[in-house]
Amino acid sequence: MQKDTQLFDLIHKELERQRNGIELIASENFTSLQVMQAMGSVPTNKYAEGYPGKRFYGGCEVIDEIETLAIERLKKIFNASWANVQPHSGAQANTAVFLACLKAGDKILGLDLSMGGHLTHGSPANFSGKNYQALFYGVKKDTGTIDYDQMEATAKAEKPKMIICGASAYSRDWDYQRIRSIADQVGALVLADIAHPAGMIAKGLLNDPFEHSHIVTSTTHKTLRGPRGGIIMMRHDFDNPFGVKDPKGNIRPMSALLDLAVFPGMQGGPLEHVIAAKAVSFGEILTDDYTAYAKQIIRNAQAMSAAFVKRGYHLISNGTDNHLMLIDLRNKNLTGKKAQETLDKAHITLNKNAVPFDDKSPFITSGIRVGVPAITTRGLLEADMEPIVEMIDTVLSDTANEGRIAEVKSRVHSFMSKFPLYPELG
Ligand code: DSN
Repeated sequence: MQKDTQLFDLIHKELERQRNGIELIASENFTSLQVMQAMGSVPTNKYAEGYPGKRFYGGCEVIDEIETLAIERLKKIFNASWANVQPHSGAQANTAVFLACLKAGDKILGLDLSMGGHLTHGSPANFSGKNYQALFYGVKKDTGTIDYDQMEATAKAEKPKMIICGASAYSRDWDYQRIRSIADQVGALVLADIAHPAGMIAKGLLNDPFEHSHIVTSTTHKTLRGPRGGIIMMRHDFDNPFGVKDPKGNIRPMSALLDLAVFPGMQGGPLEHVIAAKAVSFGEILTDDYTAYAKQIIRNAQAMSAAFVKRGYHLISNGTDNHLMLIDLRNKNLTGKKAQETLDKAHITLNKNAVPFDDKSPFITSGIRVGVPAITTRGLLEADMEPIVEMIDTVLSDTANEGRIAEVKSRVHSFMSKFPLYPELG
């Protein structure tokens, strides 16, 4: 077969883009080569609807071993008693939880998207806001931290069936114990979506949501540094609260309902090549190298946030506990859109982001979100954060100065050439 040079040339172009630039999108990372090798491998050819030992197709004996390895490694990382590794994404993982735990029209309570929440936590533009009655809590205006009093008051007034914690743009840790106590007062389930901070939670560097949440979901490609995908976990399985019984009349455990919600509830054939790559990344997370990586993420984020503050940038909540920071650019007379587009020209990649109480539309925004997981994977240390912030500041201080932007771009390229990415790929 003729090689598809048109496509592979584009992939090589993307490799060069990733190599040359400074990647600060908080939800992105660089997987290891072996994660990518597993992803581009023969399990992609196999249909395997069902679960290990209970498939609807023949020839699944090796696939069963692959998926079981992924499940067992994941359970070990988080000290979980049950895990499902089949969701194609974090959104699919959340969809499956909703399908298993809620009826259409039930009330859910999540962090407002405009305050740092996620689309799947009740946004009116998403299935979660269309099929369920979504209520929201936010952050406090003075501190930028979660308003647990508001969460409690809304929960008591509205009696939601589920409280969702987790965010896409929140730089502080969560008080899972308080959330569970609020949920218990109103009979709600707690879903912790740890897609962003999962890597630090895995290493005990942030609060542990597992003891206080009924169900935990995550993506696998952010701080966990695996292939793109989703996962669902529980540390403690429990009798489903809906009275669903098996054919013998026994109440089914929640894990059974969640498995059924993923397949056949919401997905068909699992992506076993991606599950193979998840298994590889979970194996990596269990190593000391990854522990050092997770600690370095936090050190880098703190060094970077201090460098921004030193240059007069307004960080929401004044800093970070995790891998990201949210910056309000209004005191710099800039929109998030302008900042993102101008930094792109200098090959510094990040995303515009609404800040709490933003007066601009989600397409413009007043802020940017900055994250360090990807540059930490490339080997950058605390001392490298100040030069990056200096380059960002140079670009943002004069967004019309094309000459200066071009000069920063060439500095970015020479800076990143000291941190080779996938040298094996030529
Ligand atoms: N798109 C992801 C992020 O950037 O945080 C959330 O799904």
